[in-house]
Amino acid sequence: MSRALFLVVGLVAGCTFAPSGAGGDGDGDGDGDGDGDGDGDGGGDGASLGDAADGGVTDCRLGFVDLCSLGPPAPPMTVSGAETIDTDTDPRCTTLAQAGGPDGCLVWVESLSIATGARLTGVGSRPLVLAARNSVRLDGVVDVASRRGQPRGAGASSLPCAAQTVPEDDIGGAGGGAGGTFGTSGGNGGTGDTDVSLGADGNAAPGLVTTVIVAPGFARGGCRGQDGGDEGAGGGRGGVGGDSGGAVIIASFGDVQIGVTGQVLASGAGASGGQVQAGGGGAGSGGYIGLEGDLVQIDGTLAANGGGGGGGGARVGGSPVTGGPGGDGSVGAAIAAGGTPAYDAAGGTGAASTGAATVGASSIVGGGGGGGGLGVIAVRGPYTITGSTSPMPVSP
Ligand SMILES: [Ca+2]
Ligand SMILES: [Ca+2]
Repeated sequence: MSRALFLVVGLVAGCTFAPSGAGGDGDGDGDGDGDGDGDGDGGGDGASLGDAADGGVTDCRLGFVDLCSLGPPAPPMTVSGAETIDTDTDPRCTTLAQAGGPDGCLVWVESLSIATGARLTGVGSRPLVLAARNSVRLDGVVDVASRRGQPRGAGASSLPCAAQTVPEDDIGGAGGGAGGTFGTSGGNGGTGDTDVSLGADGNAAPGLVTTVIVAPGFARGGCRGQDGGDEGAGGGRGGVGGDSGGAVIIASFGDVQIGVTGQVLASGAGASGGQVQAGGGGAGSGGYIGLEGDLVQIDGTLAANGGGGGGGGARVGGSPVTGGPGGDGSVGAAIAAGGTPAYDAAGGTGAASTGAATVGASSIVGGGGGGGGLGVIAVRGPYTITGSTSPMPVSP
Protein backbone atom coordinates (compact mmCIF):
# COMPACT_ATOMS: atom_id res chain seq x y z
CA MET A 1 0.00 0.00 0.00
CA SER A 2 1.14 3.48 -0.71
CA ARG A 3 0.31 5.33 2.43
CA ALA A 4 1.84 8.56 3.40
CA LEU A 5 1.04 11.44 5.65
CA PHE A 6 2.21 14.79 4.61
CA LEU A 7 1.01 18.28 4.04
CA VAL A 8 1.86 20.22 0.98
CA VAL A 9 1.49 23.90 1.57
CA GLY A 10 2.11 25.90 -1.50
CA LEU A 11 0.38 28.70 -3.25
CA VAL A 12 -0.54 28.22 -6.84
CA ALA A 13 1.46 30.52 -9.02
CA GLY A 14 -0.39 33.17 -10.91
CA CYS A 15 -3.82 34.26 -9.94
CA THR A 16 -5.43 32.49 -7.04
CA PHE A 17 -8.98 32.41 -5.89
CA ALA A 18 -10.59 32.42 -2.52
CA PRO A 19 -14.18 33.01 -1.61
CA SER A 20 -14.64 35.76 0.93
CA GLY A 21 -15.52 34.51 4.30
CA ALA A 22 -13.59 31.29 3.82
CA GLY A 23 -11.55 32.39 6.79
CA GLY A 24 -7.80 32.39 6.72
CA ASP A 25 -7.37 31.26 3.16
CA GLY A 26 -6.08 34.59 2.11
CA ASP A 27 -3.49 34.93 4.83
CA GLY A 28 -0.63 33.64 2.72
CA ASP A 29 -0.91 36.12 -0.07
CA GLY A 30 -2.78 38.91 1.55
CA ASP A 31 -5.92 38.52 -0.54
CA GLY A 32 -7.98 38.99 2.55
CA ASP A 33 -7.32 42.69 2.67
CA GLY A 34 -6.00 45.44 0.54
CA ASP A 35 -6.02 43.51 -2.75
CA GLY A 36 -7.29 45.90 -5.35
CA ASP A 37 -7.97 43.24 -7.95
CA GLY A 38 -9.89 41.20 -5.51
CA ASP A 39 -12.18 44.02 -4.65
CA GLY A 40 -12.80 44.75 -8.28
CA ASP A 41 -13.60 41.17 -9.17
CA GLY A 42 -15.88 40.84 -6.22
CA GLY A 43 -17.97 43.72 -7.39
CA GLY A 44 -17.98 42.77 -11.04
CA ASP A 45 -18.78 39.12 -10.60
CA GLY A 46 -21.16 39.59 -7.74
CA ALA A 47 -24.22 39.13 -9.88
CA SER A 48 -23.28 35.63 -10.95
CA LEU A 49 -20.99 34.31 -8.26
CA GLY A 50 -21.35 36.40 -5.18
CA ASP A 51 -24.20 36.65 -2.79
CA ALA A 52 -24.80 38.16 0.57
CA ALA A 53 -23.98 34.92 2.30
CA ASP A 54 -20.47 34.38 1.03
CA GLY A 55 -19.65 37.90 0.04
CA GLY A 56 -18.75 37.03 -3.53
CA VAL A 57 -15.62 35.75 -5.18
CA THR A 58 -12.76 38.07 -4.50
CA ASP A 59 -10.13 36.60 -6.75
CA CYS A 60 -9.93 33.88 -9.35
CA ARG A 61 -7.39 31.34 -10.46
CA LEU A 62 -7.36 29.54 -13.74
CA GLY A 63 -7.08 25.96 -12.62
CA PHE A 64 -8.61 22.93 -14.25
CA VAL A 65 -11.73 25.02 -14.66
CA ASP A 66 -12.12 28.80 -14.78
CA LEU A 67 -14.89 28.73 -12.23
CA CYS A 68 -15.21 32.51 -12.23
CA SER A 69 -16.28 32.50 -15.86
CA LEU A 70 -19.29 30.35 -15.11
CA GLY A 71 -22.81 31.50 -14.44
CA PRO A 72 -24.78 30.55 -11.37
CA PRO A 73 -24.37 26.91 -10.39
CA ALA A 74 -27.11 24.34 -10.20
CA PRO A 75 -28.45 23.58 -6.73
CA PRO A 76 -26.48 21.34 -4.38
CA MET A 77 -26.01 17.83 -5.70
CA THR A 78 -26.28 14.92 -3.32
CA VAL A 79 -25.77 11.35 -4.46
CA SER A 80 -27.10 8.80 -2.03
CA GLY A 81 -27.53 5.73 -4.27
CA ALA A 82 -26.20 4.51 -7.62
CA GLU A 83 -26.23 7.15 -10.31
CA THR A 84 -24.69 7.32 -13.78
CA ILE A 85 -23.73 10.31 -15.89
CA ASP A 86 -23.26 9.68 -19.60
CA THR A 87 -20.97 12.54 -20.60
CA ASP A 88 -22.34 12.53 -24.15
CA THR A 89 -26.04 12.79 -23.31
CA ASP A 90 -26.68 13.78 -19.70
CA PRO A 91 -28.72 17.00 -19.51
CA ARG A 92 -26.64 18.17 -16.54
CA CYS A 93 -23.59 18.47 -18.79
CA THR A 94 -22.41 21.72 -20.24
CA THR A 95 -19.46 21.58 -22.59
CA LEU A 96 -16.16 22.54 -21.03
CA ALA A 97 -13.37 23.41 -23.46
CA GLN A 98 -10.00 22.31 -22.10
CA ALA A 99 -6.96 24.10 -23.48
CA GLY A 100 -4.94 21.50 -25.37
CA GLY A 101 -7.32 18.72 -24.41
CA PRO A 102 -10.68 17.22 -25.27
CA ASP A 103 -14.00 18.83 -24.39
CA GLY A 104 -15.40 17.67 -21.09
CA CYS A 105 -18.83 17.33 -19.58
CA LEU A 106 -19.00 19.98 -16.86
CA VAL A 107 -21.47 19.53 -14.03
CA TRP A 108 -21.43 22.83 -12.10
CA VAL A 109 -23.25 22.77 -8.80
CA GLU A 110 -23.47 24.74 -5.57
CA SER A 111 -21.97 21.88 -3.59
CA LEU A 112 -21.40 18.17 -4.08
CA SER A 113 -21.87 15.38 -1.59
CA ILE A 114 -21.61 11.64 -2.22
CA ALA A 115 -22.80 9.61 0.72
CA THR A 116 -21.18 6.52 2.18
CA GLY A 117 -22.11 3.54 0.01
CA ALA A 118 -23.24 5.71 -2.90
CA ARG A 119 -21.64 5.58 -6.33
CA LEU A 120 -21.52 8.15 -9.13
CA THR A 121 -20.39 6.45 -12.34
CA GLY A 122 -19.20 8.37 -15.38
CA VAL A 123 -19.41 6.82 -18.86
CA GLY A 124 -19.34 8.25 -22.38
CA SER A 125 -16.67 9.64 -24.65
CA ARG A 126 -15.93 12.89 -22.78
CA PRO A 127 -14.14 13.37 -19.47
CA LEU A 128 -16.35 14.08 -16.46
CA VAL A 129 -15.75 17.40 -14.71
CA LEU A 130 -17.49 17.93 -11.38
CA ALA A 131 -17.22 21.47 -10.06
CA ALA A 132 -18.75 23.02 -6.98
CA ARG A 133 -18.88 26.62 -5.79
CA ASN A 134 -18.73 25.42 -2.22
CA SER A 135 -17.51 22.26 -0.62
CA VAL A 136 -17.10 18.79 -2.05
CA ARG A 137 -17.47 15.86 0.32
CA LEU A 138 -16.95 12.29 -0.92
CA ASP A 139 -17.73 9.43 1.42
CA GLY A 140 -18.88 7.25 -1.48
CA VAL A 141 -17.39 6.50 -4.89
CA VAL A 142 -16.77 8.48 -8.06
CA ASP A 143 -16.09 5.87 -10.71
CA VAL A 144 -14.65 6.39 -14.20
CA ALA A 145 -12.71 3.13 -14.20
CA SER A 146 -12.99 0.66 -17.07
CA ARG A 147 -13.61 -3.03 -16.59
CA ARG A 148 -13.37 -5.88 -19.06
CA GLY A 149 -16.68 -6.49 -20.80
CA GLN A 150 -18.36 -3.40 -19.38
CA PRO A 151 -18.91 0.13 -20.78
CA ARG A 152 -15.69 2.07 -20.50
CA GLY A 153 -15.22 4.92 -18.09
CA ALA A 154 -15.92 8.52 -19.12
CA GLY A 155 -13.35 9.72 -21.63
CA ALA A 156 -11.49 6.40 -21.65
CA SER A 157 -9.55 5.34 -24.76
CA SER A 158 -10.92 8.39 -26.57
CA LEU A 159 -7.72 10.26 -27.42
CA PRO A 160 -5.10 8.83 -29.71
CA CYS A 161 -1.94 7.47 -28.17
CA ALA A 162 1.34 7.06 -29.99
CA ALA A 163 1.36 4.13 -32.38
CA GLN A 164 2.72 0.92 -30.96
CA THR A 165 4.42 -1.86 -32.87
CA VAL A 166 1.65 -4.25 -33.81
CA PRO A 167 2.02 -7.89 -32.80
CA GLU A 168 2.47 -10.32 -35.64
CA ASP A 169 -0.06 -12.93 -36.71
CA ASP A 170 1.36 -16.44 -36.91
CA ILE A 171 -0.15 -19.89 -37.33
CA GLY A 172 2.63 -21.28 -35.18
CA GLY A 173 1.75 -18.88 -32.35
CA ALA A 174 1.06 -15.14 -32.62
CA GLY A 175 2.57 -12.23 -30.72
CA GLY A 176 0.98 -10.74 -27.63
CA GLY A 177 -0.42 -7.21 -27.56
CA ALA A 178 1.30 -4.40 -25.69
CA GLY A 179 -0.28 -2.80 -22.66
CA GLY A 180 -1.34 0.84 -22.76
CA THR A 181 1.24 3.45 -21.71
CA PHE A 182 0.17 6.73 -20.08
CA GLY A 183 1.74 8.01 -16.84
CA THR A 184 4.11 5.05 -16.81
CA SER A 185 4.96 2.43 -19.38
CA GLY A 186 2.81 -0.59 -20.07
CA GLY A 187 4.41 -3.96 -20.66
CA ASN A 188 5.35 -5.29 -24.08
CA GLY A 189 3.62 -8.32 -25.45
CA GLY A 190 5.37 -11.66 -25.55
CA THR A 191 6.95 -13.12 -28.67
CA GLY A 192 4.99 -15.98 -30.24
CA ASP A 193 6.15 -19.13 -32.01
CA THR A 194 9.62 -19.12 -30.54
CA ASP A 195 10.05 -22.67 -31.87
CA VAL A 196 9.32 -21.47 -35.42
CA SER A 197 6.83 -24.23 -36.12
CA LEU A 198 4.27 -24.65 -38.88
CA GLY A 199 5.91 -22.78 -41.72
CA ALA A 200 8.91 -20.77 -42.63
CA ASP A 201 7.76 -17.37 -41.41
CA GLY A 202 9.92 -17.24 -38.32
CA ASN A 203 8.65 -16.34 -34.90
CA ALA A 204 5.93 -13.75 -34.22
CA ALA A 205 7.00 -10.29 -33.15
CA PRO A 206 5.30 -8.95 -30.03
CA GLY A 207 3.46 -5.68 -29.61
CA LEU A 208 5.80 -3.02 -28.25
CA VAL A 209 4.88 -0.07 -26.05
CA THR A 210 5.52 3.59 -26.73
CA THR A 211 6.89 6.41 -24.61
CA VAL A 212 5.20 7.81 -21.53
CA ILE A 213 2.90 10.80 -21.95
CA VAL A 214 3.91 13.79 -19.82
CA ALA A 215 1.19 14.41 -17.22
CA PRO A 216 -1.18 16.87 -18.85
CA GLY A 217 -2.89 19.76 -17.09
CA PHE A 218 -6.24 18.68 -18.48
CA ALA A 219 -8.35 15.59 -18.16
CA ARG A 220 -7.92 12.87 -20.72
CA GLY A 221 -8.37 9.13 -20.70
CA GLY A 222 -5.39 6.83 -20.71
CA CYS A 223 -4.28 4.50 -23.47
CA ARG A 224 -5.94 1.31 -24.60
CA GLY A 225 -4.04 -1.96 -24.79
CA GLN A 226 -3.44 -3.63 -28.13
CA ASP A 227 -5.31 -6.60 -29.43
CA GLY A 228 -3.17 -9.71 -29.57
CA GLY A 229 -1.99 -11.16 -32.88
CA ASP A 230 -4.21 -13.73 -34.64
CA GLU A 231 -3.41 -17.31 -35.53
CA GLY A 232 -4.26 -16.35 -39.07
CA ALA A 233 -7.26 -16.17 -41.42
CA GLY A 234 -10.11 -18.19 -39.97
CA GLY A 235 -8.03 -19.24 -36.98
CA GLY A 236 -7.82 -18.19 -33.36
CA ARG A 237 -8.34 -14.52 -32.68
CA GLY A 238 -6.05 -12.43 -30.59
CA GLY A 239 -7.26 -11.33 -27.18
CA VAL A 240 -9.13 -8.02 -27.12
CA GLY A 241 -7.09 -5.19 -25.62
CA GLY A 242 -8.30 -3.54 -22.44
CA ASP A 243 -9.79 -0.05 -22.36
CA SER A 244 -7.91 2.57 -20.44
CA GLY A 245 -9.23 4.18 -17.32
CA GLY A 246 -11.39 7.24 -17.83
CA ALA A 247 -10.90 10.85 -16.79
CA VAL A 248 -12.45 12.91 -14.02
CA ILE A 249 -11.84 16.32 -12.48
CA ILE A 250 -13.29 17.34 -9.13
CA ALA A 251 -12.86 21.06 -8.45
CA SER A 252 -14.16 23.43 -5.80
CA PHE A 253 -13.83 27.01 -4.61
CA GLY A 254 -13.91 25.50 -1.15
CA ASP A 255 -12.36 22.36 0.21
CA VAL A 256 -12.43 18.92 -1.40
CA GLN A 257 -12.71 16.25 1.26
CA ILE A 258 -12.39 12.58 0.40
CA GLY A 259 -13.38 10.71 3.54
CA VAL A 260 -12.02 7.38 4.71
CA THR A 261 -14.70 5.49 2.76
CA GLY A 262 -14.46 7.79 -0.25
CA GLN A 263 -12.95 6.57 -3.51
CA VAL A 264 -12.12 8.10 -6.87
CA LEU A 265 -11.48 5.33 -9.38
CA ALA A 266 -9.94 5.60 -12.86
CA SER A 267 -8.17 2.28 -13.36
CA GLY A 268 -7.88 0.50 -16.71
CA ALA A 269 -9.43 -2.76 -17.82
CA GLY A 270 -7.87 -6.16 -18.08
CA ALA A 271 -7.45 -7.74 -21.52
CA SER A 272 -8.87 -10.96 -22.93
CA GLY A 273 -6.74 -14.00 -23.54
CA GLY A 274 -5.85 -15.18 -27.01
CA GLN A 275 -7.83 -17.97 -28.65
CA VAL A 276 -6.04 -21.00 -30.05
CA GLN A 277 -2.43 -20.11 -31.03
CA ALA A 278 -3.25 -16.38 -30.78
CA GLY A 279 -1.66 -13.69 -28.66
CA GLY A 280 -3.14 -12.31 -25.48
CA GLY A 281 -4.45 -8.75 -25.49
CA GLY A 282 -2.62 -5.87 -23.86
CA ALA A 283 -4.31 -4.24 -20.88
CA GLY A 284 -5.50 -0.66 -20.56
CA SER A 285 -3.51 1.95 -18.68
CA GLY A 286 -4.92 3.89 -15.79
CA GLY A 287 -6.75 7.12 -16.60
CA TYR A 288 -6.74 10.62 -15.09
CA ILE A 289 -7.88 12.03 -11.77
CA GLY A 290 -7.63 15.80 -11.26
CA LEU A 291 -8.45 17.45 -7.94
CA GLU A 292 -8.52 21.12 -7.02
CA GLY A 293 -9.60 23.12 -4.02
CA ASP A 294 -8.52 25.48 -1.26
CA LEU A 295 -7.44 22.31 0.50
CA VAL A 296 -7.70 18.81 -0.91
CA GLN A 297 -7.93 16.31 1.91
CA ILE A 298 -7.38 12.71 0.83
CA ASP A 299 -8.31 10.31 3.61
CA GLY A 300 -9.79 7.71 1.26
CA THR A 301 -8.61 6.00 -1.93
CA LEU A 302 -7.51 7.31 -5.31
CA ALA A 303 -6.68 4.69 -7.95
CA ALA A 304 -5.60 5.02 -11.58
CA ASN A 305 -3.90 1.66 -12.04
CA GLY A 306 -3.26 -0.50 -15.09
CA GLY A 307 -5.08 -3.73 -15.89
CA GLY A 308 -3.54 -7.16 -16.42
CA GLY A 309 -2.67 -8.57 -19.86
CA GLY A 310 -4.40 -11.60 -21.34
CA GLY A 311 -2.78 -15.03 -21.47
CA GLY A 312 -1.56 -16.49 -24.74
CA GLY A 313 -3.63 -19.13 -26.55
CA ALA A 314 -2.43 -22.56 -27.63
CA ARG A 315 -3.31 -25.92 -29.07
CA VAL A 316 -2.63 -28.30 -26.23
CA GLY A 317 -2.61 -32.01 -27.04
CA GLY A 318 -4.47 -31.17 -30.24
CA SER A 319 -7.21 -29.24 -28.46
CA PRO A 320 -7.71 -25.47 -28.75
CA VAL A 321 -7.33 -23.61 -25.46
CA THR A 322 -7.96 -19.91 -24.88
CA GLY A 323 -5.77 -17.95 -22.51
CA GLY A 324 -7.26 -16.47 -19.35
CA PRO A 325 -8.20 -12.80 -19.04
CA GLY A 326 -6.16 -10.31 -17.08
CA GLY A 327 -7.57 -8.70 -13.98
CA ASP A 328 -9.02 -5.21 -14.04
CA GLY A 329 -6.95 -2.41 -12.53
CA SER A 330 -7.25 -2.52 -8.78
CA VAL A 331 -9.01 -0.35 -6.24
CA GLY A 332 -6.15 0.57 -3.96
CA ALA A 333 -2.52 -0.07 -4.73
CA ALA A 334 -2.36 -3.78 -5.58
CA ILE A 335 -1.10 -4.88 -8.97
CA ALA A 336 -3.63 -6.48 -11.33
CA ALA A 337 -3.04 -10.14 -12.14
CA GLY A 338 -2.04 -11.25 -15.60
CA GLY A 339 -4.17 -13.82 -17.40
CA THR A 340 -3.39 -17.50 -16.99
CA PRO A 341 -1.73 -19.14 -20.00
CA ALA A 342 -3.30 -21.78 -22.21
CA TYR A 343 0.15 -23.37 -22.30
CA ASP A 344 2.93 -21.31 -20.75
CA ALA A 345 2.49 -17.66 -21.79
CA ALA A 346 0.91 -15.69 -18.96
CA GLY A 347 -0.22 -12.12 -19.36
CA GLY A 348 1.77 -9.33 -17.72
CA THR A 349 0.68 -7.74 -14.48
CA GLY A 350 -0.82 -4.26 -14.35
CA ALA A 351 0.97 -1.28 -12.86
CA ALA A 352 0.19 0.17 -9.45
CA SER A 353 2.27 2.21 -7.04
CA THR A 354 3.54 -1.10 -5.67
CA GLY A 355 4.95 -2.32 -8.98
CA ALA A 356 5.47 -1.52 -12.64
CA ALA A 357 3.60 -3.19 -15.47
CA THR A 358 5.26 -6.36 -16.68
CA VAL A 359 5.62 -7.94 -20.10
CA GLY A 360 3.62 -10.82 -21.46
CA ALA A 361 5.51 -14.11 -21.56
CA SER A 362 7.02 -15.39 -24.78
CA SER A 363 6.15 -18.88 -25.94
CA ILE A 364 6.32 -21.52 -28.64
CA VAL A 365 2.58 -20.85 -28.99
CA GLY A 366 0.71 -17.51 -28.61
CA GLY A 367 2.51 -14.88 -26.54
CA GLY A 368 0.99 -13.20 -23.52
CA GLY A 369 -0.33 -9.65 -23.51
CA GLY A 370 1.41 -6.89 -21.57
CA GLY A 371 0.08 -5.20 -18.46
CA GLY A 372 -1.21 -1.63 -18.48
CA GLY A 373 0.79 1.31 -17.16
CA LEU A 374 -0.24 3.78 -14.48
CA GLY A 375 -2.50 6.71 -15.09
CA VAL A 376 -2.09 10.21 -13.68
CA ILE A 377 -3.34 11.82 -10.48
CA ALA A 378 -2.92 15.60 -10.53
CA VAL A 379 -3.72 17.93 -7.64
CA ARG A 380 -3.82 21.72 -7.83
CA GLY A 381 -3.47 23.56 -4.56
CA PRO A 382 -2.43 22.32 -1.13
CA TYR A 383 -3.31 18.79 -0.16
CA THR A 384 -2.98 16.26 2.62
CA ILE A 385 -2.92 12.48 2.31
CA THR A 386 -3.68 9.98 5.03
CA GLY A 387 -5.34 7.53 2.62
CA SER A 388 -4.07 5.57 -0.37
CA THR A 389 -3.20 7.01 -3.75
CA SER A 390 -1.85 4.99 -6.68
CA PRO A 391 0.00 6.60 -8.36
CA MET A 392 1.14 9.41 -6.06
CA PRO A 393 -0.15 12.84 -7.12
CA VAL A 394 1.71 15.30 -9.25
CA SER A 395 1.16 19.06 -9.48
CA PRO A 396 0.37 20.02 -13.06
CA1 LIG B 1 5.06 -22.73 -32.54
CA1 LIG C 1 5.91 -18.86 -37.44
